[in-house]
Amino acid sequence: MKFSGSRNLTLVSVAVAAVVLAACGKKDAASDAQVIKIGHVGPVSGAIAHLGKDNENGARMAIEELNAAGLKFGDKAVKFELLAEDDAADPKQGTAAAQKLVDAKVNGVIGHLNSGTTIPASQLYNAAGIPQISPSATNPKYTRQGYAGAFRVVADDVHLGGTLGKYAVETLKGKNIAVIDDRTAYGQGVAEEFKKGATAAGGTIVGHEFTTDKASDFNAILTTLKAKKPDVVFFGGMDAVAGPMLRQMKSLGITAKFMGGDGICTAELAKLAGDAMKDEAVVCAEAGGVEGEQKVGMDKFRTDFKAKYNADVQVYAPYVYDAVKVMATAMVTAGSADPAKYLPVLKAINYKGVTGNIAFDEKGDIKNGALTLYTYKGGERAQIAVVR
Ligand code: ABU
Repeated sequence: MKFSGSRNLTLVSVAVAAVVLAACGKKDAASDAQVIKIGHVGPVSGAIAHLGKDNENGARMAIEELNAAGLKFGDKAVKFELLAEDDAADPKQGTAAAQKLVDAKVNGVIGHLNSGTTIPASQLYNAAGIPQISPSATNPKYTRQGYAGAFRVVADDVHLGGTLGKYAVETLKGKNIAVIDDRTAYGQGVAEEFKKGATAAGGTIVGHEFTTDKASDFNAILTTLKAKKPDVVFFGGMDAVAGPMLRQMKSLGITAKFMGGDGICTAELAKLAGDAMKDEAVVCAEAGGVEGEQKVGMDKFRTDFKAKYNADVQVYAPYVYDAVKVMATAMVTAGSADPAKYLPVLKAINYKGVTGNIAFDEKGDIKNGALTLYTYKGGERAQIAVVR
């Protein structure tokens, strides 16, 4: 198609202006504010969609508050925009979602939820120079790849699995311990760390069986483990699998205590397990936690979240909320959403959030990360203790 005369020139001018604008950062048409794009990825479809939605709502809540605060870079107004993607907890969909965010030139990413999606996606963000904060992926490999822009606001599986292994032996008095994992990056990793912790504390691993994150029939592996008379069964995986597993343990007459990491430590687990979950029969750990006066902020967050979304926090929403706020604080302090400018500030950040103090070590992991041990009573999560 050809244009002639001044119309052609006008079109060229508009096109040039659009390119210049894209290079400087998008402007919000209504307010003339600079738009900062924050990507978020989690599984909002599939078996753990309830957890993906929990995370995404944590991000939305933070973005709304940031925009309501009328933040500025110097005297220039900024507006935060959430680009939310679904990875269905699938590594391939995770990298496709990551590529979409890279192509959209996001200024930073919060996510993904799962270690199995976070680790491959981090390669794309690193190559594109986009900082990433995971609010929930606990496999240690994520922050051990040497990526300058990879951060995590929760404890990792070494801490989580090791602490639970020790607890199984020293507090639950487990002697014969059975392990099951779902073969995901998270499930496999946390189960191996649990075994190390339990063995070091004097427990015996009597069996280790495997399933998947999509399985629903565990009769064969549970029957194999039942013959080994375990007093504790540890599951490395997520609540969507743990719930039906608890039901089948009950059907088979397995009375061992059931343990797992943060992937099972959700509000939803009690519903998924139904009447198979007896009081104090399950012990799990969230990969973070607050004590003392910091509990006030966390409690307020949970109340506000429930009022806004008519849903209880599952587990990670406050960590996502804090991760968005931490990234935004680094940008505002740097006066720029350009990663080259705000990354040094993010690395050195000391932020007081609803999940506690957030500062990062040289790998990008949270410094002095906490764990919260929980059990379930009357179908509700009940805190046992915060440990470091
Ligand atoms: N940390 C538990 C669930 C997410 C993950 O690491 O895969």
